[in-house]
Amino acid sequence: MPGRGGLDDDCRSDSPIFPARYLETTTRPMDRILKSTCDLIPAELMQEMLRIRLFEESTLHEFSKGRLSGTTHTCIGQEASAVGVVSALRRSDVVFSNHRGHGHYLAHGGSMHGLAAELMGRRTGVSGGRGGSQHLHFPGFYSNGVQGGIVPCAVGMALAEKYKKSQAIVAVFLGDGTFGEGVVYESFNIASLWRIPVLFVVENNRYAQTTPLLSHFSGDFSLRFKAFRIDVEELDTNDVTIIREAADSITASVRETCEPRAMVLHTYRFSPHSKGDEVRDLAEIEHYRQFDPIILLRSRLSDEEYDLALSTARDEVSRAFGQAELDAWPDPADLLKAREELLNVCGRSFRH
Ligand SMILES: Cc1ncc(C[n+]2csc(CCOP(=O)(O)OP(=O)(O)O)c2C)c(N)n1
Ligand SMILES: [Mg+2]
Repeated sequence: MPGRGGLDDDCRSDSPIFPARYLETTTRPMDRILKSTCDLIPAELMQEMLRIRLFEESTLHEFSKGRLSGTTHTCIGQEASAVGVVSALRRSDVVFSNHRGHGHYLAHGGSMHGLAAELMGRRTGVSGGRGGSQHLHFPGFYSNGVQGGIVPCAVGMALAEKYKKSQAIVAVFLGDGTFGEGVVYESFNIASLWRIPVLFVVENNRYAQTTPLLSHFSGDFSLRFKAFRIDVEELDTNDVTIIREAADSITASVRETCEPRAMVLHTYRFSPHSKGDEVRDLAEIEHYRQFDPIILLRSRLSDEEYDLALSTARDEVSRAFGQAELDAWPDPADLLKAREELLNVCGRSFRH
Protein backbone atom coordinates (compact mmCIF):
# COMPACT_ATOMS: atom_id res chain seq x y z
CA MET A 1 0.00 0.00 0.00
CA PRO A 2 1.39 3.42 -0.87
CA GLY A 3 1.65 6.09 1.80
CA ARG A 4 2.39 5.52 5.42
CA GLY A 5 -1.11 5.82 6.73
CA GLY A 6 -0.68 9.19 8.45
CA LEU A 7 -1.34 12.77 7.40
CA ASP A 8 1.18 13.82 4.78
CA ASP A 9 2.76 17.23 5.16
CA ASP A 10 0.95 18.68 2.15
CA CYS A 11 -2.27 17.52 3.70
CA ARG A 12 -1.89 19.65 6.81
CA SER A 13 -3.61 23.02 6.82
CA ASP A 14 -5.17 25.60 9.09
CA SER A 15 -8.36 23.67 8.90
CA PRO A 16 -8.35 21.22 11.78
CA ILE A 17 -9.69 18.35 9.78
CA PHE A 18 -9.75 19.04 6.10
CA PRO A 19 -6.92 18.68 3.55
CA ALA A 20 -5.83 22.07 2.21
CA ARG A 21 -6.70 21.38 -1.40
CA TYR A 22 -10.31 20.83 -0.48
CA LEU A 23 -10.76 24.09 1.37
CA GLU A 24 -12.34 25.91 -1.57
CA THR A 25 -15.06 23.35 -1.92
CA THR A 26 -15.85 23.17 1.76
CA THR A 27 -19.12 24.90 2.32
CA ARG A 28 -19.21 24.48 6.06
CA PRO A 29 -15.85 24.41 7.79
CA MET A 30 -15.37 22.74 11.14
CA ASP A 31 -15.51 26.02 13.03
CA ARG A 32 -19.28 25.91 12.60
CA ILE A 33 -19.42 22.90 14.84
CA LEU A 34 -20.79 24.52 17.95
CA LYS A 35 -22.72 27.26 16.18
CA SER A 36 -25.55 25.28 14.71
CA THR A 37 -28.94 26.85 15.22
CA CYS A 38 -30.70 23.62 14.35
CA ASP A 39 -33.73 23.13 16.59
CA LEU A 40 -33.81 19.35 16.32
CA ILE A 41 -34.01 17.45 19.56
CA PRO A 42 -30.38 16.71 20.43
CA ALA A 43 -31.35 13.97 22.90
CA GLU A 44 -32.92 11.90 20.14
CA LEU A 45 -29.94 12.28 17.86
CA MET A 46 -27.62 11.43 20.77
CA GLN A 47 -29.67 8.35 21.55
CA GLU A 48 -29.29 7.09 18.00
CA MET A 49 -25.56 7.80 17.89
CA LEU A 50 -24.98 6.08 21.22
CA ARG A 51 -26.90 2.99 20.08
CA ILE A 52 -24.52 2.74 17.14
CA ARG A 53 -21.36 3.57 19.12
CA LEU A 54 -22.03 1.05 21.87
CA PHE A 55 -23.15 -1.61 19.43
CA GLU A 56 -19.93 -1.21 17.46
CA GLU A 57 -17.77 -1.27 20.58
CA SER A 58 -19.46 -4.51 21.62
CA THR A 59 -18.98 -5.90 18.13
CA LEU A 60 -15.22 -5.42 18.37
CA HIS A 61 -15.22 -6.89 21.86
CA GLU A 62 -17.25 -9.93 20.83
CA PHE A 63 -15.00 -10.43 17.84
CA SER A 64 -11.91 -10.43 20.00
CA LYS A 65 -13.52 -13.17 22.10
CA GLY A 66 -14.11 -15.30 18.99
CA ARG A 67 -17.89 -15.15 19.30
CA LEU A 68 -18.62 -13.63 15.86
CA SER A 69 -18.45 -15.29 12.45
CA GLY A 70 -16.97 -13.91 9.24
CA THR A 71 -15.59 -10.42 9.16
CA THR A 72 -16.86 -7.04 10.30
CA HIS A 73 -16.19 -3.34 9.76
CA THR A 74 -17.29 -0.87 12.40
CA CYS A 75 -18.15 2.81 11.99
CA ILE A 76 -17.01 4.24 15.32
CA GLY A 77 -16.53 7.99 14.78
CA GLN A 78 -18.81 8.13 11.73
CA GLU A 79 -22.12 8.01 13.61
CA ALA A 80 -23.07 11.59 12.68
CA SER A 81 -23.30 10.81 8.98
CA ALA A 82 -25.42 7.71 9.50
CA VAL A 83 -27.78 9.38 11.96
CA GLY A 84 -27.78 12.83 10.36
CA VAL A 85 -28.76 11.54 6.93
CA VAL A 86 -30.91 8.54 7.72
CA SER A 87 -32.97 10.33 10.37
CA ALA A 88 -34.00 12.79 7.63
CA LEU A 89 -35.46 9.95 5.55
CA ARG A 90 -38.91 8.46 5.81
CA ARG A 91 -39.28 4.87 6.89
CA SER A 92 -40.71 4.14 3.42
CA ASP A 93 -37.49 5.37 1.79
CA VAL A 94 -34.80 2.89 0.85
CA VAL A 95 -31.22 2.79 2.13
CA PHE A 96 -28.36 1.02 0.36
CA SER A 97 -25.23 0.53 2.38
CA ASN A 98 -21.81 -1.04 2.04
CA HIS A 99 -19.32 -3.14 4.00
CA ARG A 100 -19.41 -0.58 6.85
CA GLY A 101 -23.17 -0.58 7.23
CA HIS A 102 -24.16 -1.28 10.85
CA GLY A 103 -24.77 2.42 11.58
CA HIS A 104 -26.94 2.94 8.49
CA TYR A 105 -28.86 -0.23 9.33
CA LEU A 106 -29.56 0.75 12.94
CA ALA A 107 -30.41 4.34 12.02
CA HIS A 108 -32.98 3.12 9.46
CA GLY A 109 -34.78 1.07 12.09
CA GLY A 110 -33.08 -2.31 11.69
CA SER A 111 -33.46 -4.61 14.66
CA MET A 112 -30.40 -4.56 16.90
CA HIS A 113 -30.98 -8.10 18.03
CA GLY A 114 -31.32 -9.15 14.36
CA LEU A 115 -27.94 -7.57 13.64
CA ALA A 116 -26.20 -9.11 16.66
CA ALA A 117 -27.64 -12.52 15.74
CA GLU A 118 -26.53 -12.05 12.14
CA LEU A 119 -22.97 -11.34 13.26
CA MET A 120 -23.13 -14.46 15.43
CA GLY A 121 -24.41 -16.52 12.49
CA ARG A 122 -27.70 -17.40 14.22
CA ARG A 123 -30.96 -18.35 12.57
CA THR A 124 -32.62 -15.26 14.06
CA GLY A 125 -30.17 -12.98 12.26
CA VAL A 126 -31.68 -10.39 9.97
CA SER A 127 -30.39 -12.38 6.97
CA GLY A 128 -31.00 -15.76 8.59
CA GLY A 129 -27.40 -15.94 9.82
CA ARG A 130 -26.15 -16.43 6.26
CA GLY A 131 -25.18 -12.89 5.30
CA GLY A 132 -22.96 -11.74 8.13
CA SER A 133 -21.95 -8.15 8.74
CA GLN A 134 -21.84 -7.10 5.10
CA HIS A 135 -25.04 -8.62 3.74
CA LEU A 136 -27.92 -7.17 5.69
CA HIS A 137 -31.43 -6.96 4.39
CA PHE A 138 -34.85 -6.02 5.63
CA PRO A 139 -37.58 -4.24 3.67
CA GLY A 140 -36.15 -0.87 2.71
CA PHE A 141 -32.54 -1.74 3.54
CA TYR A 142 -29.83 -3.53 1.56
CA SER A 143 -26.09 -3.85 2.04
CA ASN A 144 -23.33 -5.54 0.13
CA GLY A 145 -19.55 -5.65 0.58
CA VAL A 146 -18.61 -5.41 -3.10
CA GLN A 147 -17.28 -1.88 -3.39
CA GLY A 148 -19.41 0.15 -5.76
CA GLY A 149 -21.67 -2.81 -6.48
CA ILE A 150 -24.58 -1.35 -4.58
CA VAL A 151 -24.54 1.98 -6.44
CA PRO A 152 -26.22 0.82 -9.69
CA CYS A 153 -28.61 -1.31 -7.60
CA ALA A 154 -29.62 1.80 -5.66
CA VAL A 155 -30.13 3.78 -8.87
CA GLY A 156 -32.25 0.96 -10.32
CA MET A 157 -34.31 0.77 -7.16
CA ALA A 158 -34.88 4.52 -7.21
CA LEU A 159 -36.00 4.27 -10.84
CA ALA A 160 -38.49 1.59 -9.81
CA GLU A 161 -39.83 3.86 -7.06
CA LYS A 162 -40.18 6.64 -9.61
CA TYR A 163 -42.19 4.39 -11.94
CA LYS A 164 -44.37 3.30 -9.02
CA LYS A 165 -44.91 6.98 -8.12
CA SER A 166 -44.36 5.91 -4.53
CA GLN A 167 -42.73 9.20 -3.46
CA ALA A 168 -39.98 7.09 -1.90
CA ILE A 169 -36.39 8.09 -2.50
CA VAL A 170 -33.25 6.00 -2.22
CA ALA A 171 -30.10 6.94 -0.29
CA VAL A 172 -26.87 5.12 -1.06
CA PHE A 173 -23.73 5.38 1.07
CA LEU A 174 -20.33 5.03 -0.52
CA GLY A 175 -16.82 5.54 0.78
CA ASP A 176 -13.97 7.62 -0.62
CA GLY A 177 -12.18 4.42 -1.62
CA THR A 178 -15.05 3.45 -3.88
CA PHE A 179 -14.45 6.26 -6.36
CA GLY A 180 -12.04 4.05 -8.29
CA GLU A 181 -14.92 1.83 -9.43
CA GLY A 182 -16.12 2.71 -12.94
CA VAL A 183 -19.66 1.53 -12.31
CA VAL A 184 -20.06 4.39 -9.84
CA TYR A 185 -19.74 6.92 -12.68
CA GLU A 186 -22.06 4.94 -14.94
CA SER A 187 -24.59 5.17 -12.13
CA PHE A 188 -24.15 8.95 -11.74
CA ASN A 189 -24.63 9.33 -15.48
CA ILE A 190 -27.88 7.37 -15.71
CA ALA A 191 -29.25 8.90 -12.49
CA SER A 192 -28.76 12.35 -13.93
CA LEU A 193 -29.91 11.52 -17.47
CA TRP A 194 -33.10 9.76 -16.39
CA ARG A 195 -33.83 12.08 -13.44
CA ILE A 196 -33.78 9.36 -10.84
CA PRO A 197 -34.61 10.24 -7.20
CA VAL A 198 -31.46 8.97 -5.54
CA LEU A 199 -29.27 10.61 -2.93
CA PHE A 200 -25.58 9.69 -3.14
CA VAL A 201 -23.93 10.05 0.26
CA VAL A 202 -20.15 9.99 0.27
CA GLU A 203 -18.54 9.26 3.61
CA ASN A 204 -14.97 10.39 3.21
CA ASN A 205 -13.21 8.93 6.23
CA ARG A 206 -9.90 9.68 4.49
CA TYR A 207 -8.87 6.04 4.05
CA ALA A 208 -9.60 3.16 1.73
CA GLN A 209 -8.80 0.28 4.02
CA THR A 210 -5.22 1.35 4.89
CA THR A 211 -4.54 3.69 1.96
CA PRO A 212 -4.80 7.40 2.80
CA LEU A 213 -7.01 9.57 0.63
CA LEU A 214 -4.18 11.50 -0.92
CA SER A 215 -2.59 8.28 -2.13
CA HIS A 216 -5.64 6.93 -3.91
CA PHE A 217 -7.76 9.92 -4.91
CA SER A 218 -7.03 12.79 -7.28
CA GLY A 219 -9.23 15.77 -7.93
CA ASP A 220 -12.36 16.66 -6.06
CA PHE A 221 -15.48 14.79 -4.93
CA SER A 222 -17.91 17.59 -5.71
CA LEU A 223 -16.59 18.14 -9.20
CA ARG A 224 -17.18 14.49 -9.99
CA PHE A 225 -20.88 14.98 -9.27
CA LYS A 226 -21.04 18.35 -10.99
CA ALA A 227 -19.59 16.75 -14.13
CA PHE A 228 -22.87 14.84 -14.32
CA ARG A 229 -24.94 17.91 -13.37
CA ILE A 230 -25.76 16.47 -9.98
CA ASP A 231 -26.08 19.14 -7.28
CA VAL A 232 -23.86 18.42 -4.33
CA GLU A 233 -23.34 19.75 -0.83
CA GLU A 234 -20.02 19.14 0.88
CA LEU A 235 -19.88 19.23 4.68
CA ASP A 236 -16.75 19.17 6.77
CA THR A 237 -18.21 18.47 10.14
CA ASN A 238 -19.10 15.73 12.58
CA ASP A 239 -21.91 17.81 14.03
CA VAL A 240 -24.96 15.62 13.57
CA THR A 241 -27.36 18.56 13.74
CA ILE A 242 -25.66 20.30 10.82
CA ILE A 243 -25.69 17.13 8.76
CA ARG A 244 -29.34 16.53 9.62
CA GLU A 245 -30.27 20.11 8.76
CA ALA A 246 -28.63 19.76 5.34
CA ALA A 247 -30.12 16.30 4.79
CA ASP A 248 -33.61 17.67 5.53
CA SER A 249 -33.46 20.12 2.67
CA ILE A 250 -31.58 17.83 0.28
CA THR A 251 -33.93 14.87 0.74
CA ALA A 252 -36.91 17.22 0.31
CA SER A 253 -35.38 18.45 -2.92
CA VAL A 254 -34.80 14.90 -4.25
CA ARG A 255 -38.43 14.11 -3.47
CA GLU A 256 -39.83 17.28 -5.02
CA THR A 257 -37.68 17.49 -8.13
CA CYS A 258 -37.27 13.75 -8.64
CA GLU A 259 -33.63 14.38 -9.44
CA PRO A 260 -30.46 12.97 -7.96
CA ARG A 261 -28.49 14.94 -5.38
CA ALA A 262 -25.29 14.25 -3.51
CA MET A 263 -23.78 14.92 -0.10
CA VAL A 264 -20.07 14.65 0.55
CA LEU A 265 -19.42 14.21 4.26
CA HIS A 266 -15.87 14.49 5.53
CA THR A 267 -15.51 12.44 8.64
CA TYR A 268 -13.10 10.09 10.36
CA ARG A 269 -13.21 6.58 11.73
CA PHE A 270 -11.70 5.89 15.16
CA SER A 271 -11.94 2.12 14.92
CA PRO A 272 -9.59 0.11 12.71
CA HIS A 273 -10.62 -0.67 9.13
CA SER A 274 -11.83 -4.09 10.20
CA LYS A 275 -11.04 -5.89 13.45
CA GLY A 276 -7.50 -5.05 14.44
CA ASP A 277 -5.66 -3.94 11.35
CA GLU A 278 -4.65 -0.46 12.54
CA VAL A 279 -1.80 1.16 10.62
CA ARG A 280 -2.57 4.84 11.13
CA ASP A 281 -0.53 7.27 13.11
CA LEU A 282 -1.90 7.22 16.67
CA ALA A 283 -1.33 10.98 16.97
CA GLU A 284 -3.57 11.47 13.97
CA ILE A 285 -6.36 9.42 15.51
CA GLU A 286 -6.02 11.44 18.73
CA HIS A 287 -6.21 14.67 16.71
CA TYR A 288 -9.57 13.70 15.27
CA ARG A 289 -10.99 12.65 18.63
CA GLN A 290 -11.73 16.30 19.40
CA PHE A 291 -14.29 16.03 16.59
CA ASP A 292 -15.96 12.95 18.05
CA PRO A 293 -19.64 13.45 17.11
CA ILE A 294 -20.77 12.33 20.53
CA ILE A 295 -18.53 14.80 22.32
CA LEU A 296 -19.66 17.55 19.96
CA LEU A 297 -23.31 16.99 20.84
CA ARG A 298 -22.76 16.21 24.54
CA SER A 299 -22.71 19.86 25.68
CA ARG A 300 -26.20 20.43 24.29
CA LEU A 301 -27.73 17.82 26.58
CA SER A 302 -28.28 17.98 30.32
CA ASP A 303 -26.48 15.37 32.42
CA GLU A 304 -29.81 13.63 33.01
CA GLU A 305 -30.58 13.46 29.30
CA TYR A 306 -27.14 12.11 28.46
CA ASP A 307 -27.17 9.52 31.27
CA LEU A 308 -30.60 8.31 30.19
CA ALA A 309 -29.52 7.99 26.54
CA LEU A 310 -26.38 6.13 27.60
CA SER A 311 -28.09 3.66 29.91
CA THR A 312 -30.89 3.01 27.40
CA ALA A 313 -28.34 2.27 24.67
CA ARG A 314 -26.27 0.10 27.03
CA ASP A 315 -29.31 -1.99 27.97
CA GLU A 316 -30.38 -2.45 24.36
CA VAL A 317 -26.91 -3.53 23.24
CA SER A 318 -26.44 -5.95 26.08
CA ARG A 319 -29.90 -7.47 25.50
CA ALA A 320 -29.21 -7.78 21.76
CA PHE A 321 -25.94 -9.69 22.12
CA GLY A 322 -27.14 -11.61 25.19
CA GLN A 323 -30.23 -12.87 23.38
CA ALA A 324 -28.35 -13.60 20.14
CA GLU A 325 -25.89 -15.82 21.95
CA LEU A 326 -28.74 -17.98 23.21
CA ASP A 327 -30.38 -18.23 19.79
CA ALA A 328 -30.29 -21.37 17.65
CA TRP A 329 -27.87 -21.99 14.81
CA PRO A 330 -29.35 -22.23 11.31
CA ASP A 331 -30.53 -25.66 10.23
CA PRO A 332 -28.32 -26.90 7.33
CA ALA A 333 -31.49 -28.04 5.56
CA ASP A 334 -32.64 -24.41 5.43
CA LEU A 335 -29.38 -23.47 3.75
CA LEU A 336 -29.98 -25.98 0.98
CA LYS A 337 -33.56 -24.74 0.63
CA ALA A 338 -32.33 -21.16 0.26
CA ARG A 339 -29.86 -22.30 -2.40
CA GLU A 340 -32.64 -23.99 -4.34
CA GLU A 341 -34.78 -20.86 -4.13
CA LEU A 342 -31.90 -18.79 -5.47
CA LEU A 343 -31.33 -21.19 -8.34
CA ASN A 344 -35.01 -21.08 -9.21
CA VAL A 345 -34.90 -17.29 -9.33
CA CYS A 346 -31.64 -17.07 -11.29
CA GLY A 347 -32.27 -19.92 -13.67
CA ARG A 348 -30.25 -22.95 -14.58
CA SER A 349 -27.31 -21.10 -16.10
CA PHE A 350 -26.41 -19.93 -12.63
CA ARG A 351 -25.74 -23.52 -11.58
CA HIS A 352 -22.40 -23.72 -13.37
C1 LIG B 1 -14.72 -4.56 -5.55
C2 LIG B 1 -13.99 -4.63 -4.24
N1 LIG B 1 -12.65 -4.49 -4.21
C3 LIG B 1 -11.99 -4.58 -3.02
C4 LIG B 1 -12.65 -4.82 -1.86
C5 LIG B 1 -11.89 -4.95 -0.54
N2 LIG B 1 -12.17 -3.77 0.30
C6 LIG B 1 -13.08 -3.81 1.28
S1 LIG B 1 -13.28 -2.32 2.02
C7 LIG B 1 -12.12 -1.60 1.05
C8 LIG B 1 -11.80 -0.14 1.19
C9 LIG B 1 -13.05 0.69 1.09
O1 LIG B 1 -12.75 2.04 1.27
P1 LIG B 1 -13.89 3.12 1.34
O2 LIG B 1 -14.77 3.01 0.15
O3 LIG B 1 -13.22 4.40 1.56
O4 LIG B 1 -14.77 2.68 2.59
P2 LIG B 1 -14.31 2.64 4.12
O5 LIG B 1 -13.74 1.29 4.37
O6 LIG B 1 -13.33 3.72 4.33
O7 LIG B 1 -15.57 2.85 4.89
C10 LIG B 1 -11.59 -2.53 0.17
C11 LIG B 1 -10.54 -2.22 -0.82
C12 LIG B 1 -14.06 -4.94 -1.94
N3 LIG B 1 -14.81 -5.15 -0.84
N4 LIG B 1 -14.71 -4.84 -3.13
MG1 LIG C 1 -12.89 5.42 3.29
